[in-house]
Amino acid sequence: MKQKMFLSIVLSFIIGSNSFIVMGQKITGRMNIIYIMSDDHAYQAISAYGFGLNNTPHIDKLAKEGMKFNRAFVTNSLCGPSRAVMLTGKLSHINGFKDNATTFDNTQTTVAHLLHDAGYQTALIGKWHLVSEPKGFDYYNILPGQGDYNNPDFIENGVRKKHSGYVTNLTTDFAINWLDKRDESKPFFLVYQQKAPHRNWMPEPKYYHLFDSTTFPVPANFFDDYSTRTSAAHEQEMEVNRDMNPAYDTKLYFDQPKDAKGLEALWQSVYNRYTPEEKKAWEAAYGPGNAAFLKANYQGKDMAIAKYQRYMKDYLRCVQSVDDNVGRLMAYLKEKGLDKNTIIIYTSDQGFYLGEHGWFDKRFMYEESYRTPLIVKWPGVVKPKTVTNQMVMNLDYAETLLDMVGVKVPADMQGKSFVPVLKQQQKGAFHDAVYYHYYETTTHHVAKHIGVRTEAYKLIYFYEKKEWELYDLRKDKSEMNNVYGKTAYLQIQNQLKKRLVELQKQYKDPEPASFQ
Ligand code: SGN
Ligand code: CA
Repeated sequence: MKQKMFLSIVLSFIIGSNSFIVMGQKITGRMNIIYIMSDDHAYQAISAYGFGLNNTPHIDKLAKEGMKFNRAFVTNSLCGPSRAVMLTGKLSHINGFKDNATTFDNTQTTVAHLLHDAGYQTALIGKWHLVSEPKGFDYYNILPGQGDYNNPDFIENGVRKKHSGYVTNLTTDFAINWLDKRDESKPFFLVYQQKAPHRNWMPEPKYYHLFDSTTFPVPANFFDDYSTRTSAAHEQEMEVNRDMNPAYDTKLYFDQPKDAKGLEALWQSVYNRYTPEEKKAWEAAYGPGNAAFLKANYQGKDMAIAKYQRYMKDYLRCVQSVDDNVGRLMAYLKEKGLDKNTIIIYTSDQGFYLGEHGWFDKRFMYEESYRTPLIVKWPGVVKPKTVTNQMVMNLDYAETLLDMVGVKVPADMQGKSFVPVLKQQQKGAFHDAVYYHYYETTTHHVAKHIGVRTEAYKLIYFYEKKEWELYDLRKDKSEMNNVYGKTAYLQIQNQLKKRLVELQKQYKDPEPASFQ
């Protein structure tokens, strides 16, 4: 039996992409693809990445069956922009979606159109966030805007309807329903995008008490004073202590007064999606903890840590439902015999701060929000349990998906297929340097910046402020020590500036017009 399995695995490597033998089963035709993207899922919150915060057995299983990327980066760390880059294979200044206030130009060709034209049945389920109607998909059932956690509305092929239940489970129900009804004569491309664990981290009732007795370790740089950094880090509005709202984020209060404004009003609108019975269950679960929290009358650093604990619990409870649902979807594939001819990608639209630098949210080019989880299971091709440190970008995803199933990559896409990395055939660095450009200065107040990362260094330019930062990633993994302008680094600083300008030209990025 073992020998037969070995032989069939070997055979599957030889035969090529249109006919496979995977675990003794002959598979003809193109592989199916499920692209799973959760919203704001930090790699620190996937147990396969080894941070010890939580357990995500189903996502970990994908890593055991495929390749785990330790250096996958986004080119613009924000939801809509990241999605637009992934779909088009083009950077924000070319696809036009620079910030979340944009509407995606849906006349553009996307990976969905290209796979559809190549004979794929295509569907998009869950978070979308690109405002315009999704195109290139035979079917869609999406959340309006950010969507709601509880009893959410979905828009199914243009028709909006309210559903009962928890968003992460519903998204999976809709994905499975679509898979059940699909045309089995065609391969499929399913884009399955969870809203969770996006702010404001509302858990599923079965997890209200998960982590009740856990105290999460506070990151070493939680009380970062940004002393070596330029003004951008001082001006951000994403600190766990200062910028989390006691009702909306920390969930210390239930119903709000009628004249509530801002985040209290937003909390009320979120909470009003709960039925009276659901509110009762919420209050029974959160009430005692809230009373203890308020009674403790935390001050200063103690308050910061207490808010951090609450944040981590709710965030990771939401992740638990995401992982369960990955498991549900994988169980469905297995039951239908689709597990061997379906490529699975697991990623997030960006990384996220889980208290590092004292923050939540994303946006900065610092590692926690710049780097995103990426796991690829490609039965018969990617060797199980492989790990890569090659740098890849979300700009490369569309090209890679097309290449994996033998569809021609359009010349105007700006990334490149990392199939050689997946096949472990890449000689030398896949990218010697990766490029970044962030634009949205409104929510959370992060200044525009452009940057380049190499294996060992990261150079960031806050161009409207004309302020630079440089990090030596080998010595300073947490990016606490900005060495820009330090004599020992002048040579590397100049090399990186040169590389940044080259990349800006290569990607035809008009901004900033100068580096002075
Ligand atoms: C909302 C959130 C922000 C978050 C953005 C973008 N505020 O505005 O905290 O950064 O979405 O997130 S909230 O008060 O509405 O929760 S993104 O992932 O969609 O880009
Ligand atoms: Ca996001």
